[in-house]
Amino acid sequence: MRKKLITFTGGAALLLMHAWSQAATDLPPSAKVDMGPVEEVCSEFTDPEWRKEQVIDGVTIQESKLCNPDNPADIAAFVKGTNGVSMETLMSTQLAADAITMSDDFDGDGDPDKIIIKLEVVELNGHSPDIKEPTTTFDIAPGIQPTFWVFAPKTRDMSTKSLYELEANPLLRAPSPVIRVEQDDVVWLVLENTHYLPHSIHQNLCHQAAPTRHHVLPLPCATAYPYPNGLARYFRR
Ligand SMILES: [Ca+2]
Ligand SMILES: [Ca+2]
Repeated sequence: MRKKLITFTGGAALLLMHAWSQAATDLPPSAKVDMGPVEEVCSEFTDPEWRKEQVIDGVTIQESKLCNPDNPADIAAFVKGTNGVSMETLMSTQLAADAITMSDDFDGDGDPDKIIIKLEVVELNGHSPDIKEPTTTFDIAPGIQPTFWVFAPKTRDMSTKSLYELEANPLLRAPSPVIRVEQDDVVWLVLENTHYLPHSIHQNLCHQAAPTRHHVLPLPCATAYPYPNGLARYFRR
């Protein structure tokens, strides 16, 4: 009798499992759902024209499908110098007119070989005494905003993307892009301390302070050449 009972309960359990397995595969009928308008993947703050292949002042710039590619006008200015591009191109950047100056074709190949790059210091994720939130933000990871300083090309205009976006403009970032030059080019790096506090630049474990605002600091631990006005000095490499 007990054996029969076990057989009966086992059979009932199997029947139930069959019903459950039927229910699991018995999907509801498809329904049409209104998905709404398709959202743009990229922010509208970046001009979509920046992503296209183009030629600016003789510089061919490849297509980029990134949401925030480099400004093609910046690329042209970095290749030809801010003194080698048209005023229209320069005005499409946020670079100062003397940010990258190229001159002197020493080897006679048609390209300038003397390059003067002017840098300044910029605070990111810093706080003003009047405003609690950072004024020029830069995420080192999503939502992570420690305060730090960067060397940036000498710029003009706002440090943020716009009046309404406090994110740093793309020229202010870390790590910085690599400086690429040709062999035998003469490169001068000039730090212009446009800030009201002293700042320094380090190279090869050396240190030297830029004492006041508008002093121009040569990269240390190398021969410094006094500039005629006595305020500006350069480092030649
Ligand atoms: Ca040359
Ligand atoms: Ca060269």
